[in-house]
Amino acid sequence: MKALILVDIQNDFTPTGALPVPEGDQIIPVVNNLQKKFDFVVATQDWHPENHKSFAVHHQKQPGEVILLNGIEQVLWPVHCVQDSKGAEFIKGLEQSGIREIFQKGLDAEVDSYSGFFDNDHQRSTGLDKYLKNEGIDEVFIVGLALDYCVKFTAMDAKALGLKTFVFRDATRAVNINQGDDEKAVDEMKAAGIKVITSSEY
Ligand code: VGL
Ligand code: ZN
Repeated sequence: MKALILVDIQNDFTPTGALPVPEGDQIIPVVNNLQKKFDFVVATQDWHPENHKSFAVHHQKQPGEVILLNGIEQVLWPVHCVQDSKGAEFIKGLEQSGIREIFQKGLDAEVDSYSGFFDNDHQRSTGLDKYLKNEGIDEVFIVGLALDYCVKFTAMDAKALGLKTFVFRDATRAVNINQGDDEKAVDEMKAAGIKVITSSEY
């Protein structure tokens, strides 16, 4: 059975948001159209406490700098997707009536969570793996923001869990801190056996 996974389609990842993803809002019509073709849709939501250690401001550093956080490399970000804030809400215009379940991530202030499945040290699960297994899902199609972070890590974990994994490239956009991060992410995913496709092929 197939599932469509909507990754972090939240206000803070739009061009005017706190962690702007260029053209992040432009995926909305593509995602809404795809949702019509799936009867099983779930979503993830980046959901940080205010004191989250991925926020540059808590280290007197600039966004984009990299530190070691509890032994793991951590890119520092602007304050974003704070629990219950406007920025953490799904982008207005995203069709939400078909979403069966929302999996929140990044709740632990000490460790970031790019993947919708596990946090970055792979210690805590969001429950998405068991949920999909329980529902008999063996094929996942991933869309959302951002391609070079949460979409990529969600897809890599899905593949590692043994799910047949697809990413709709035109239903994602990248942060691209460094030029070419989008293509690098696509290459990494393909090398891992993930199929990167476009929505018109489906
Ligand atoms: C994301 C950076 C920090 C994402 C979330 O959703 O791709 N990126 N938090
Ligand atoms: Zn985040």
